[in-house]
Amino acid sequence: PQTIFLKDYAEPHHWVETAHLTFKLSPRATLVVSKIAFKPNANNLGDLILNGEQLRLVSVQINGADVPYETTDTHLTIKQSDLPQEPFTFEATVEISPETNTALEGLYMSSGMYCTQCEAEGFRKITYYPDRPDVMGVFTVRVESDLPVMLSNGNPQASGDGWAEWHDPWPKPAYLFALVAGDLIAHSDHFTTIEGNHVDLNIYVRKGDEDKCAFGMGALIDSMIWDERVYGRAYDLDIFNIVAVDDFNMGAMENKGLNIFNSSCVLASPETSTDATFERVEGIIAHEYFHNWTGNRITCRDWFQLCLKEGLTVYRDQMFSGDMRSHAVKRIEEVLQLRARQFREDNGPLAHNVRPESFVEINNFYTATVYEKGAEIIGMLRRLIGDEAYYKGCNLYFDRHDGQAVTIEEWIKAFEDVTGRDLTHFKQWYSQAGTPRLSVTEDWADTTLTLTFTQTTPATPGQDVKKPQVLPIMVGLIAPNGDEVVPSTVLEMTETTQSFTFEDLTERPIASILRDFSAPVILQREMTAKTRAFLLAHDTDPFNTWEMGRMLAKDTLVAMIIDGTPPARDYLDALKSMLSDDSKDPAFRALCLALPSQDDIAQTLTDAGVTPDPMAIYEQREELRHTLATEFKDILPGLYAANDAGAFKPDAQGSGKRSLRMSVLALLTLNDGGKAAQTLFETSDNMTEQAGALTALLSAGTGQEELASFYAQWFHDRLVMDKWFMMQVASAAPLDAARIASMLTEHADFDMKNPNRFRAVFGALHGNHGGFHAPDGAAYKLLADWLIKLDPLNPQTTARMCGAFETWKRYDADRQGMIKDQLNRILATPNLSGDTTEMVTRILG
Ligand code: B3K
Ligand code: ZN
Repeated sequence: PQTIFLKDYAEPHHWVETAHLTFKLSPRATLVVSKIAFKPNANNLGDLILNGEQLRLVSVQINGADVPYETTDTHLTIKQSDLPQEPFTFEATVEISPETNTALEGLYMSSGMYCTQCEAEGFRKITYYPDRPDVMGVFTVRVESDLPVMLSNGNPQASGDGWAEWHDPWPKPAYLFALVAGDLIAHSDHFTTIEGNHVDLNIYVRKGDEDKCAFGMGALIDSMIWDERVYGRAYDLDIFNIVAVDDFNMGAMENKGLNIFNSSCVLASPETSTDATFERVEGIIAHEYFHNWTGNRITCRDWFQLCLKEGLTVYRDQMFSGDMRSHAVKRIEEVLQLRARQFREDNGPLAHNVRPESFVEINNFYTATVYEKGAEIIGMLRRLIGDEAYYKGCNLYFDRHDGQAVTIEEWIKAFEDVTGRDLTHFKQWYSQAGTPRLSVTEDWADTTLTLTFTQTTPATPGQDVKKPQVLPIMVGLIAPNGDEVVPSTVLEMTETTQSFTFEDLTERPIASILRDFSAPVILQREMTAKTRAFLLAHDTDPFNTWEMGRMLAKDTLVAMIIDGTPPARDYLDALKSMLSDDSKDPAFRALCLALPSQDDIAQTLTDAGVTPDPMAIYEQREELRHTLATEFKDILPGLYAANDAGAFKPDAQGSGKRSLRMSVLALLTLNDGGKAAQTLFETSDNMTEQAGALTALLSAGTGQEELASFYAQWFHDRLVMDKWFMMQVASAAPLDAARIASMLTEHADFDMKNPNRFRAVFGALHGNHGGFHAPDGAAYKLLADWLIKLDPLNPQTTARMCGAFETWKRYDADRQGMIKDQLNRILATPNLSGDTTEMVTRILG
């Protein structure tokens, strides 16, 4: 495999004008007939170079005549001297085998239906084509099969017995191509755009799933309205189709006019889906829909620019979800995710720029850094230039680049042009990896408070020297009586060390720093538990309120782990009064009650120079759970009763109450021997409570009967069964986790070819920190065994799951040695995929 560099970018030798494709579908011998109109690129004349992999070539012609050509495993080339100098038509017929395509990239089959996944470089497994995002063509597609539903991008053009034709008027890169054929049912609706165009909306599913589409459809319509209202962007075809597919490597894909979804990210019903699933469905539907403008109408020049569409689209879906639910709660959830996935990545061997400069396999760069840190950069930009300039800049970007494939430079330029600011320094966020550490000291003299900030970023692979970043630091000041004396203001830090003063204060205030998590940094601030408790009670910024509780919890756990210090009174009292405060949003209180994850504690210890002991982390965290259960004994039953949300509605209010109620139930179960949880399990009519009750029981070390009856009730439902697999591994005690995971792989319903099922077991094993790092190394070995088995079938999912090992250098020499052995064993596997080779090599460092 070859390393590709951003600096080597060159325009293609040929542009595509139109592409006509005919698919004669057959499970093992699908014929793809292509007729592509090419135009030589006057800026860069040369051979016609087409990508193509795993294709059986039947014929090639140029302008209807035979022509000499060369093929390799990856390309078809026709010499410039054999080509017309004017625009020409290239025709080819190839044969492919969707049924045996277990990599789930290109054209493949899932539960009897045909579907495609082309991003990033999957189109080359469908036919010979310049498979790069800067080549944008107008596609017309004819599908031939005996299946009742045949779909492709754009608008339906004509159809008859056994065939259907689709035409997409918008030029697009090949990665946005999609085709679906199957025996599917549509859940339909319609929408009239702000421009007055009628759009048919369909969610296509397998028979039996049609009653799980209504929520997704509502989310789609909400997204369409939101993008018109907030960004002034309307939809641009007569039809918008979504298809649910069971076997899918990731969440969903934004193909033009034909989004394809992992069924777990679009199907939802109260009986089978938790509130978390509803929220995820809403967010992903929005995300893929928003790509229509940020990604499809304006796309990426090359794959190094991936964050151009992904960071921006994540930012847009985050704002949408905040508008639909609660910005405060959403922001806390975003930061939890960012820290758990992106900070973890940024602090380990896989750290990379938001815009990487080289890659072997681009699929390995669909990362938390590109997506979530990419979104944080947009949020910082908006904070620095203000809302008005932000939307002005977006409009300029849309107007200027509609129909183009562009780079981060064009994106930033739009904001420079509307603000007149030089954003060169800010742009460094795209080219410097690593999470800045921001420390702060305070000085009080006369009536002036001075905050002095210092930023440093630790070295990351290939980047030893770091420069200061531009940091928007949102600060507010609170007087000792609890009044806010200086409301939120954004300090713009650009140097390594910088001071900011606040004058004319009558008494020394308490500073609330990094409100709303205004920059993706690790804030290092010496603070007493008393000050934290004060801000927990008085800060007007909900993020920082929560953050103070979280810091208290972390300090408590760290002290318990390091020298057995019992939980601090300040923490227990502050948390108790927060929980009992009915004026506070239940969803927010639930977030305050949730303890830091074991992985988070391990990272916190590492940052403090302590080698984390996973068993001690597990035990002390359990100990703290028991302490909370005892300390809050008198308020738990009342909270549990008061937060019964009644009839299930998947909205913010209901889900907030259920979320608090389930967190309370987990503690209550430690006090009442599981009585409340058993009752809820037996009587509840929704999955949030049923799964919440079962998890509470399993985490308390019981629940085997309920587990069996859950299986009996739901064995026929694939998505619920994923939860059944997942819950058992996730809530296993450390010394049981690997054994339970291994036992589940023997279960008749375990199917390694289905990524959702594979992740249900092995994602949960990795997520069970104590279990994954059990002292005997059994989980390391089990995961490695299965990654080795999965790699030949599905390299993409295998490579992604190698990330479980990315934190190996945190741990003691024994564990490091055991993990290293497993990584080396994976690497030594004959014919290991390029995807997995790249990941394991980078992790080993
Ligand atoms: N753009 C796709 C991700 C494709 C991943 C390819 N390995 C989904 C999304 O981000 O919307
Ligand atoms: Zn995306």
